[in-house]
Amino acid sequence: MSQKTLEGKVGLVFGVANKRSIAWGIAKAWADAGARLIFNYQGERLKENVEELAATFGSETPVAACDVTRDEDIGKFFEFVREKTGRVDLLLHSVAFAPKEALEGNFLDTSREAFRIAHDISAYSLVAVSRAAVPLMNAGGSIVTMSYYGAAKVVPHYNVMGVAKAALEASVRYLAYDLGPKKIRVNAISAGPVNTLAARGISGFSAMLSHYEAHAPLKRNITLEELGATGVFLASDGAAGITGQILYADSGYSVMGM
Ligand code: NAD
Ligand code: 0WE
Repeated sequence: MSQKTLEGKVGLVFGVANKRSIAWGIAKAWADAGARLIFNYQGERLKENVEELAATFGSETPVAACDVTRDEDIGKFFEFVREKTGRVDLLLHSVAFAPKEALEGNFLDTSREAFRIAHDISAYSLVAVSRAAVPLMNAGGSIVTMSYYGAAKVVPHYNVMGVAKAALEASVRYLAYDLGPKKIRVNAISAGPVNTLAARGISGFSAMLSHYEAHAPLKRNITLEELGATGVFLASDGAAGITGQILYADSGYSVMGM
């Protein structure tokens, strides 16, 4: 009898807003591979959405509130997880936010407050939720976060999010070093553009999708299913020797010089 890749694993999923969320694509793939999941939702506005989606894996699928800017929420969320399963093997962090005005004009005009918010939600939160998860990851584990090419190169208007993603990617490396002795691996998937809620708020986003189709080696955009498969790989023993890495799932776009 063949055993599914993630059979017996417990995964925490941060960042589902709706069915187009990258977190949802990876959650579905983790569940297909046999993992049991627990979901957060950011606030009351998203509660019903996430509850409905989670229930597609069975009405008992645990869901709890966690705004990652609030230490108290993080504490309560992990208390809930401890009661439900007492263990964690996988953690998906698929959370980012910068105030809209910071993604519009010049990076030069980024306010202190927009910089703070972008870094708190998009980078520091990985450190905070990882620290809370570690005491439950006693059999080792895999932490996966989501990044974007704007961390490494200038993408016009990505602005402070690019700087926050650079901090996120460096955090992946430092966390990988801290947690390696506990057999906990930490990696990022750097995804090409995907038409999600977070993307829809951005002017010129469909032009960006067309640009990738025209210029990426694979001449198309990445799908949620492909991101799911990449998430399963990083969570699985197939990636047992991989930590601290930024794995590009972007139709090859990032290898182009022109
Ligand atoms: P999304 O809007 O579906 O997901 C973003 C999530 O962040 C939402 O679920 C939202 O509730 C959550 N969030 C924001 N602030 C929060 C807070 N204070 N506390 C808790 N949760 C909070 O959009 P997405 O595109 O799926 O984004 C997921 C991740 O993927 C982000 O890190 C994003 O930067 C990254 N990413 C997106 C793309 C893309 O083109 N869509 C490309 C590469 C990387
Ligand atoms: O990480 C992202 C987007 C994250 C994001 C999106 C929003 C829109 C709504 C963070 N904060 C907000 N704040 C809001 O008010 N991506 C990788 C998608 C993205 O966003 C861009 C991109 C790409 C690609 C913004 C400008 C240029 C390119």
